[in-house]
Amino acid sequence: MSADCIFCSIVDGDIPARTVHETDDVLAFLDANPLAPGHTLVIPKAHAQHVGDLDDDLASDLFAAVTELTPRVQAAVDAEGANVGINDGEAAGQEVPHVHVHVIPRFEGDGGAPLHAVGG
Ligand code: D5M
Repeated sequence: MSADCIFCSIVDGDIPARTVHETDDVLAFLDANPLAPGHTLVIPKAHAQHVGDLDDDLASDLFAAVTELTPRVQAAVDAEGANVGINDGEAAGQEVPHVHVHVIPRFEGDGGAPLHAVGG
């Protein structure tokens, strides 16, 4: 838990969120500013700012939740694909300093950019 961390406040139940998945160590909830219907954030409950701060067990638990959730999120909104990614550090666009994996459903012809378009 980190003071002033909005995602820690969600973990603690002090800020409401639309939870879609929860384990002892991981929480997933709908993004408040979705880039697509079903846009989901998957976070470790323990505060860590950068992916490099995660220990192996927590990184494994986080990715296990992402692999389980991604097809479920896609199915829930009838998406054909998803962008799955992390903005790590301010230079990469990280606004909330608590590791979170974006699962963003994608639809054929939705006009969004692929991840490899970053910087391109
Ligand atoms: O993405 C941070 C993401 O966090 C951004 O897509 C909005 C989302 N966000 C911010 N506050 C909330 C709350 N309270 N609930 C749900 N989602 C939230 P980043 O990768 O850091 O740019």
